[in-house]
Order: sequence, then structure tokens, then C-alpha cells
Amino acid sequence: MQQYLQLCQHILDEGNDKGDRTGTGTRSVFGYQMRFDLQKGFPLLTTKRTAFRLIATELLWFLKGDTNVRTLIAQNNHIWDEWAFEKWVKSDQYEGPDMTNFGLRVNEDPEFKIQYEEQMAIFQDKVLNDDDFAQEFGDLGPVYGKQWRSWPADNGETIDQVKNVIESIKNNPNSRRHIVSAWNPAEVDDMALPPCHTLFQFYVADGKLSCQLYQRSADVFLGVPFNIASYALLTHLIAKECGLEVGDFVHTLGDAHLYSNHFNQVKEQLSRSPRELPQLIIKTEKESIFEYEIEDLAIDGYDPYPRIKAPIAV
Ligand code: UFP
Repeated sequence: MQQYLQLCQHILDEGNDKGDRTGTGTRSVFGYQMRFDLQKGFPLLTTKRTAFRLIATELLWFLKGDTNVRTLIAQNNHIWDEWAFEKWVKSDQYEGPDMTNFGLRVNEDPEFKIQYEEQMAIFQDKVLNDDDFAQEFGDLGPVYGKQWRSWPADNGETIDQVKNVIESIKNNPNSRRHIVSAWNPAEVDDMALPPCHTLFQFYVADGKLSCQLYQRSADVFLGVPFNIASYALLTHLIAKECGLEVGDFVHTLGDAHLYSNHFNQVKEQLSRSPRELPQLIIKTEKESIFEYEIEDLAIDGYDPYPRIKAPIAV
């Protein structure tokens, strides 16, 4: 994982200071590539504790074609809550205190933070317990799950890109067309967050499956450690289904940025030396990749440095 630390250092040293959509401010570089040999261990960061459970429940949620945060909240996974919450507080059904720019204000105003947490708790409760509310406000729009499993085609049918790519890896391993795209220009405006991990491709050689992701926008401190582990897990699951070993995960980044309120945390992390990587354990092998549940997966031998907290930019 030295590569990840090199990326952090590279952005600190060489990056451009720029404004960004969230109003936080970033230092960024454009275009960067890392390569993780998945035979050498599972690339879960060891220089800070990174929650495999959240990464895995999110990936399995994508794979099931789900786009509603209800499933994640029910599993105590809150990584998508802010995006759904935003839709609710901007709607005419919302009657609570003004939540404009909540992502920024929550970090600056302790009184507002209390109000925000109250409204968020109400939101989570309604998503879990009120079916109509969950359908309307828990849904994030046509995000990853929809595009991966049921991309709308012109003829009114849908395309299951993940099923198709698995078939093509099995039947035509040398193909150069093993691609899944989450970026659907016709639907991007309806998504709560346009896909950051935009497109991925597989490659088979020597009985090993490699995967490359093009990530258009990368929050290097908070997002990227999740994205690396998520695609490593996806590669393992697809390799298993196709009877292959795992090869490399190649991570290509577009706008690779550190938020200005993450600089101190990054420096703390850079003072730590990576430890041995853990191993992924697939406890129960399922017939199909779409059937895995979190209980089927585990991480063994994970001995990270403690967690480092940082505010998320919404
Ligand atoms: N982001 C990631 N990885 C993800 C994800 C989001 O790094 O998997 F969903 C970050 C990148 C960026 C922000 O900081 O979220 C998205 O903002 P924008 O759409 O303006 O690029």
C-alpha cells in the first residue's frame, strides 16, 4: 500500500489548489495510476483502520441491483445517507429547520450540527419504517446498481452488464471488450451522485483475472481506500465465479484530490509505515455472484493503525 501513500505525498507536493463543487477546496492532480497485485494480499489500508464491512455491504448492494439506501441503513451502513437525505430536505415534503448546505455547515456550526443530527435520525427512521417514504426518498435514482444490472436499452429492455461481462470472461477470455460502464449520459442528471467509479474492464492472462477501474473523481483520503478494497473484492468474486485466480487491480484516477480539511489527517497517515496485508476469506462459495451476503465474507490477519477521522464533503 506504499503506492497509496506515494499518491498522497504526490498530491501534497505537486497538486493544484482549486475550488470545488462542495465549497471545501481541494489540492488535486489529474491522471494517476496505481497497480495492486492481488496475489500479495487484500489491499485494505493498514495505515488507518478501514471498515471492510461497509465496503462489502455496499458492493453486494450494487451487485443485487439495489439503489435504495434502506437496505444499507438496515445493515447499519450509512455511507450513502447524506445523498438521499439531501433529496428529502430539498423537497416540499420536508418541514424541519433549513438544511441548505448542510454538508459544509455541519463542520462549522455546532448548534446546526445538533439540528442536522436530529433531522438525519428522523430521516433514517422513516426510511426504515415507512415504505412509501423509503420508496420516494430512500432511492438514489439510477446509480450504480441500476446501471450495472439493468441499464435501460432503446427497445424497452434492460442490459445486465455484470452478468454479460461474467459470461464473456468465461466464454471468450481473450476479449478486449470485458467492460461495465456506470456512466450513462442519458440518466446522469437523475442520479443523487454521478458515478465516481465510471467504467471498469477485465483482462485474463495466465489463468488470472485483472481489473482496471477508471475513477473520474477521487477523494483520496476518504473515498479511495474504500474504492480500492471494493474493486479488489469484486475482482475476487468474479474470478472465483469464472474459475480464475486473481491478478492485478489497476486503479486509474482522473481528478485525484485531497480536501483541504484532510491535510492534517493525511500527514498523520504519512507518518505511519504500512503493515502486512490481510487476506480475504470467502467462507461460503455461492453458485452465483449475485447471491453473496456479508456473512459469506471475512478479512483475516488485519492489524491496522487506528482510524483517522475526517469530515466528508457532500
Ligand atoms: N467519491 C470518491 N469515491 C466514491 C464516491 C465519491 O472518491 O466512490 F462515491 C468522492 C469524489 C469527490 C466526491 O470528492 O465524492 C464526488 O464529487 P463530484 O461529483 O463533484 O466529483
